[in-house]
Amino acid sequence: MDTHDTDDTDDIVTIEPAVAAALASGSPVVALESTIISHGLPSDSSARIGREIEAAVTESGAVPATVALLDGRVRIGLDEASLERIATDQAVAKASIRDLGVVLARGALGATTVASTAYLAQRVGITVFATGGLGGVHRGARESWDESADLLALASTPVTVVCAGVKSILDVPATLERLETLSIAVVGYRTHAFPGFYVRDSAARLPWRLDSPRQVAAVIACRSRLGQQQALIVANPIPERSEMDRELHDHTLAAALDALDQAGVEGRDVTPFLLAYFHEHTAGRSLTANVALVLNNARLAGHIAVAAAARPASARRSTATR
Ligand code: PSU
Ligand code: MN
Repeated sequence: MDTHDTDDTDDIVTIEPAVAAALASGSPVVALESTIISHGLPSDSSARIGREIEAAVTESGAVPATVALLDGRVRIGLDEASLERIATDQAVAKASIRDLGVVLARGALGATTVASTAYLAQRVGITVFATGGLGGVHRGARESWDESADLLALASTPVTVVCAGVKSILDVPATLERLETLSIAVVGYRTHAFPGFYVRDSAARLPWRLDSPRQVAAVIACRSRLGQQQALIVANPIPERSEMDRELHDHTLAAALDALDQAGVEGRDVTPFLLAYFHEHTAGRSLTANVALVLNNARLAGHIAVAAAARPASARRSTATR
């Protein structure tokens, strides 16, 4: 079944003209999630940061497509006013895959997570996606069963996701085990250390390391020729100069997990709660780090999309059969 739909007049999906044009001509496009803008960053700066993330993609030669739900439609690529609404409206819903139908039917504002962004992006033929951190297995998941829908979504969505690993608010080793079980490929970008979001090294090791956008594009091409349906995660560590101080990080993490317990927060509110706690209790240092790593991921995703689009069909074939 062909699930790609690049028709910008589609009933429920509106593709911004620049994105539609790029898709039609095979030019590089990078999808961006919007939950990071609505729920992951303070609302006084998130619209500006959202535009900076888009600019980082543009600077690397690709077309950015921020995904969100507005007025009953899926929007692939947002104009200024729409991005502003997602960033500042207090009523915007965090919409994972299962929430899409309800949010659309109500005509409500919805911000897409990694899971729903990946799902919607591949539906319109976008294969590269940038975010900050993936959702994963939460600490205490043995009792709470709290595992992000991001993991299962990526198990059946053939996109390449550039992220800075997963946050230390999660159970990192358990998340890596689940990624392995689900056959989701994970490669380190210029590192064998799985990045820990605010810090470059989570202490977990990765079996594979790739060192250039071209190498990533070659892997994408082989996977595509095999028809593999799982995601490829490119784990890109935060730039060294932007890393959070390890002591501040560890101390804030312990306090945030305590506060979570005290507040009795559950379900989809857990991740936004922990992110906000970090931002409020580190004098802005976690925010600086968060912005730096997202921009870094957007740039790399742009370069990967450019390298993937530049591969001639013959090169794809020879790599796959070598
Ligand atoms: N991790 C971050 N920042 C974020 C998120 C995760 O560092 O903004 C968001 C992403 O949209 C991700 C979602 O897909 O949270 C995961 O939420 P949950 O754990 O409820 O599945
Ligand atoms: Mn959850």
